Amino acid sequence: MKQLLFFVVIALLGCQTDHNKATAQSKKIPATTPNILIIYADDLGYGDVSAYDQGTLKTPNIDQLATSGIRFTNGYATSATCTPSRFALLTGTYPWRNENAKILPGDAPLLIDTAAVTVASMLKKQGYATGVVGKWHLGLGNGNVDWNKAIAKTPNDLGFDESYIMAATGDRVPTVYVENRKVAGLQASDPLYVSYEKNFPGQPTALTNPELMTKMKWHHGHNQSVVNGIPRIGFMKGGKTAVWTDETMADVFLSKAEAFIDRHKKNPFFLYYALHEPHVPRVPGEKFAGKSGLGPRGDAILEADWCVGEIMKKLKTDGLLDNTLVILSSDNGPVLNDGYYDEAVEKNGKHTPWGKFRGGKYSLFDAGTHVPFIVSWPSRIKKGVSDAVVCQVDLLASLAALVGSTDKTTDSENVLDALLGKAKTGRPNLVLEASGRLAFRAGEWAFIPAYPGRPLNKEVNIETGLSQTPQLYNLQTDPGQRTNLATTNPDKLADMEKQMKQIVGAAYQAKTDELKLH
Ligand code: NG6
Ligand code: CA
Repeated sequence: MKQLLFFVVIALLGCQTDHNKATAQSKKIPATTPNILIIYADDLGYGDVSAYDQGTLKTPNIDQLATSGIRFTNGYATSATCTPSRFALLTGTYPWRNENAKILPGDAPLLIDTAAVTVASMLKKQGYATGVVGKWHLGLGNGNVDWNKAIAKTPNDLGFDESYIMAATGDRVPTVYVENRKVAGLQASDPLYVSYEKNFPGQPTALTNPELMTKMKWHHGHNQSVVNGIPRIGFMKGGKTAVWTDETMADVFLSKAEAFIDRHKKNPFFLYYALHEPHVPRVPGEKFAGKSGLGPRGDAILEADWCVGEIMKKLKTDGLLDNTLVILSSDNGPVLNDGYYDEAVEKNGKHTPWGKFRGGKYSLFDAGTHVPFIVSWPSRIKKGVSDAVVCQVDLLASLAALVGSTDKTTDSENVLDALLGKAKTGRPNLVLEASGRLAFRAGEWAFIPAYPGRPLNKEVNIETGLSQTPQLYNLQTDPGQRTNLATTNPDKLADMEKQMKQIVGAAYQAKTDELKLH
């Protein structure tokens, strides 16, 4: 008996250490513990990916991922901006349930409660090695972070074993990488200071010293500290040895993501790889500068596409392809001019980043949240295209169902069968958010309550979706949301409003009553 137990233990240990190798080589791929890789682009539109829209821009590596798995035509971020979408993806909770889930400054405190369930903590509990590389933008510390000391609250307090991140966005200070709890490469002799309230005495800004803007000029906002020839949001002083070089950011994150895979390829891992591209400032590396013909925005998309190709190559070289579930999506819809003179508008030509949808980033119209959404797991998923409505908020419950976790949250729905191509339908309805306002999709219908405010965000030239009267669209027959059916189909309108109110509860009235435009 003792002997038998000994052999069982040895056999189990063997399985444990050789999880990926053994499974990739034999046909016995475990159905419940694949590696999980989420690739999350920043501001990448539905029509920016050529698998979705055969336009002017070609994204061969993302297309390849799409043809190796399922390309979802109704995939959504919860929100039309970054922080709320990322909050929802990681916590499985609608961002409008947390009043602080809006675009954060670079010195904001950690937005997510460290006691909350996250995709990372859920997978960690199941034995996964967990890591995040890339854009974070969910706050750090308790507020008033001292960047020269260990940071109290980081992704490492939310279930990530390892993190290598930028705190917020490329256009916000601090323009440094944070590794686990420390600013990478910082020297004590040159401490780093950050403020979103006032400048540090004697420090130049884009307004006082415009000649410092050698690489890019600001169009709106972005006129405070200038780093690497690019004006930013927020004030920063010191930390010179830690300051990133925008041109190598994609390479840095890629190599950190690859190193994470190297460290953990023998056991199940979860990597959240959050690309910075094509968010502003768009400063692609020299391999891509000038290559798309669409200016830096197009070049940055080519760079993101290349990163996808490289990380997939890494999985292939390591024999992990069959045993890795890859999910690619974007945090919100596209924008051309997002605050810099970078020729995004001038060189866009006939390219349609928003695909066939209306609006874009910041918008309640569909292009704000209707994004590329691709799932690949070669050994388990039958290739194809799916029209199921799936949302990033559902990853928590769906992945929990996959790995046998009982963790759940109110808003995350288990749409695993849709994600794996076994079911044609996903979630029945979805609450969408843009700048604190909400819209609702159910089946083929989209409903936007009446909101006061400007219909056009002139700075970025994107329609907000705000209107003094309610809007109802049939996305099946009218994906471009051109014909408002609110008056011709009052029954449907009432039904949509009722459903939305039931989910949003008291917040519904508060949101629709707001008088001031964000
Ligand atoms: C806006 C910025 C924009 C971008 C956005 C966040 C200005 C005028 N605009 O406030 O450039 O940084 O925030 O983008 O400052 S997101 O994708 O991270 O949500
Ligand atoms: Ca974004």
